[in-house]
Amino acid sequence: MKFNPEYSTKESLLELYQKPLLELVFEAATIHRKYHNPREVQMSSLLSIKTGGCPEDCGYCPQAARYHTDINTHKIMDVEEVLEQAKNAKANGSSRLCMGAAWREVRDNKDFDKVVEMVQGVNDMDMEVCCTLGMLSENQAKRLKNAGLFAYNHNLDSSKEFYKDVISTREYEQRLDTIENARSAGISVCSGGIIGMGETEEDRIGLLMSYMEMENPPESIPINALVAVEGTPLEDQKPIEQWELIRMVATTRIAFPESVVRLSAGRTKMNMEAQALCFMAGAGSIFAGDKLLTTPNPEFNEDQEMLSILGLLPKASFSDAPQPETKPDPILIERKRQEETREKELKDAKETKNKFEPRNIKSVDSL
Ligand code: SAM
Ligand code: DTB
Ligand code: SF4
Repeated sequence: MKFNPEYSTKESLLELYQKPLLELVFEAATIHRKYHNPREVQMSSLLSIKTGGCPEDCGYCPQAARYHTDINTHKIMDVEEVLEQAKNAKANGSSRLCMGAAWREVRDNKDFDKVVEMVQGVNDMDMEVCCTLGMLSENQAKRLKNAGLFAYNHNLDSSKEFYKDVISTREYEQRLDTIENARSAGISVCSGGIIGMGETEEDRIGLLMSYMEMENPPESIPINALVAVEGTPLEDQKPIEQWELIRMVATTRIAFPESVVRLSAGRTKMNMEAQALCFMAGAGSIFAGDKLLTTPNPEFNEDQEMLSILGLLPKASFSDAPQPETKPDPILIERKRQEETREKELKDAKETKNKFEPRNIKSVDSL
């Protein structure tokens, strides 16, 4: 059951969202137990492979170049460094790595070639690889799929109506197109939203309705609470009540029984009891490690203790779908071939030059 036919209208979903809290959690927990192993939680690691300098104006985002935020911007990371970090994440129990880049859209350049290499390398470590790189064309999606990409994250963030109050540099439709491009390339879709941006409860339901209207709703739905970052237009947003996040997780769980609901940004503001209710209500994943992309996340040890107290176990990779195959990438192969040819030409030129260059000026003079 990809979506729950009992709650396929805006009215029924809103009524569900507004149910007495414990009734809602109980209903969600019941569905969760039917479709998932309630003892398991997937630990995912986030890695910002390119930070800041983004041309977009997303009102929540510290990485938009136009806002004066205190983040450490950097250009795209080296492939080796990313693979090293992936290895550490795996050693610490993460079965999924999500690589994020502060791009409006993917461009067909050397930076994208690097991402393709990163995807190949991480997939070869038997971790689920997810990327969130902004807008993606059909061909770029195919290339990522070919490299072994498991999932593509592209959030709709809120309802279509509220979206334009937060972002003016792109349209909701463009987000839907990218999701469709990932989907038709055979990549698993990860798409969710942020609550606490000043939206109404109807907007939260509107986000879920956007997924209801899809032929195939996302396999993975991250629910973020806004991290209000100084310097962004949403810096003064009042933090949401923990109950609201629990309601959103539970409603999403019930609406999309098969999807993995991810308790994402905003956990530093939650106590363990509230997080426990989210797990009860069907959250099946958290981000591990003390940093999200640019903002803080609970400490690794703190999370380990929480999981141990709650009796939750880390979920293995590829429990829900088979591992994609890493196939050779013709563009990378051609680039490597060209680089090798260039290197050889340089070496040959050097040798030829050395061979014919007069070594001893004196002896030349004396001729
Ligand atoms: N540039 C790409 C894009 O927008 O799709 C990928 C990176 S972007 C940072 C990924 C997601 O992070 C956004 O869609 C948004 O849902 C989430 N995000 C960004 N800033 C956030 C914040 N301050 N609080 C909560 N979530 C945030
Ligand atoms: C998602 O929905 N949340 C993650 C992941 N997908 C890429 C990102 C959260 C970012 C929070 C703000 C930051 O750390 O910059
Ligand atoms: Fe750029 Fe993504 Fe941040 Fe928007 S959310 S400003 S697209 S990095």
